Amino acid sequence: MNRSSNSSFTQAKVLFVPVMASEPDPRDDDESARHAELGLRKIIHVDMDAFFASVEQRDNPELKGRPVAVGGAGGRGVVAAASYEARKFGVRSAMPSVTALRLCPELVFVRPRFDAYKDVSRQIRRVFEHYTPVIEPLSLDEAYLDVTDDRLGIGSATRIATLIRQEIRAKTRLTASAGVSYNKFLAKLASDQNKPDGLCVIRPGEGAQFVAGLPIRRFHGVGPRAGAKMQALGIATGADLAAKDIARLRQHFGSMADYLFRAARGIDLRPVAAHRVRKSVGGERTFSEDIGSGAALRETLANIIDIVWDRIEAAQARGRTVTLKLKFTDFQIMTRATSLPDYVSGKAEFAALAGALLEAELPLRGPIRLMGLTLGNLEGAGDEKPPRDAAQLSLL
Ligand code: TTP
Ligand code: MG
Ligand code: MG
Repeated sequence: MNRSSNSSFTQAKVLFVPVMASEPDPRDDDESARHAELGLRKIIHVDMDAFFASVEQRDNPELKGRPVAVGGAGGRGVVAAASYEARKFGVRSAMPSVTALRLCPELVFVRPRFDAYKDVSRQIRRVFEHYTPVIEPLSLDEAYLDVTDDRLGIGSATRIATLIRQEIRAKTRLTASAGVSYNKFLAKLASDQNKPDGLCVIRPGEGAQFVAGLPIRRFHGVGPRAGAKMQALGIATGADLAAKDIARLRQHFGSMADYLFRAARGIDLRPVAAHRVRKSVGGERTFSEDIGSGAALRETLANIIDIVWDRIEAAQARGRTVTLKLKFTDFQIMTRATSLPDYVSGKAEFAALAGALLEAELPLRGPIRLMGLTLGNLEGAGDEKPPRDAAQLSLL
């Protein structure tokens, strides 16, 4: 992620300075009182620094201080994680390995060890549980925590974030960054602000200004597609987004519009969902050789149907939408979906729907390197509504 946006903050009136771990912040006491008064939540977002790469550097001293990429070095390889030494050369997650090597010829490639990452993930989860039961993991290396009513009665979210970072370091010998704020959107932005090994606090009243100067690609949920649309609409920063009226946003961004409208003002109504409802079940396969012929595509689909249906049964999921995803050799992704008024009745129907989606696209415009299939619109998903938060709603 690009953090050159820091410079725009230094020009703003409010400075978002790193908070030193050892330094008690005199504003902490006020913080609690003011939060309670406004009915605001206290949210922490914790994210490990250069996660996979840091675990590899920890476990292999030869890698310490060196530019490391976790991923496959081969022709098709992609960088999953880059150590901060590698990032100085411009190496980033999701970059093709050949590009990474061109930028940094000394780059050391390491194969991922998912078991080691899962172990650390469990360790940090236990640290979080020490402070609050309201934990929403986003991936192996990050989670939102609602510490409005923390278990130990500490009261200050900033203090809790500091303790969590210390405890993670002691237990895992790895560093984590944390963001503290009054909603998820701001807390996630904050955890990214002073990486690595950083802490950033965005206090009530500071959110809108923090967001105004942000490049839009740092907004959580704005992917490459929404990003391109924003660019076409002349939206480059949070301030540009805030200048658009809700009707126009709905016209271009559909169901995401309300989230964006609020986010541009530093408002986010989503609760920390400790038991997040699963939205889809699926799987995908990348091939060692590109596939183009109809026969090979059908065979591959049959294979994926088997794998995905097993997962659907294991999860006891019932859903109404089947989505087929194809990634072409030029990395263009195409998705095709079909929805039923009722739940897909069984494997035969699931296979028939998936097959029809593929047949409708044959012959493909070129060979593909990946095929994926998901069952979405699951039972139970979408029933979840954020609780009304009077203080935050009144800001709209
Ligand atoms: P991130 O938290 O996005 O990145 P990071 O921990 O490597 O670095 P940062 O200090 O900026 O947080 O992702 C966590 C891990 O997830 C990362 O170490 C590797 C994996 N990952 C991928 O496999 N592919 C990806 O495209 C990304 C972004 C991450
Ligand atoms: Mg991380
Ligand atoms: Mg992460």
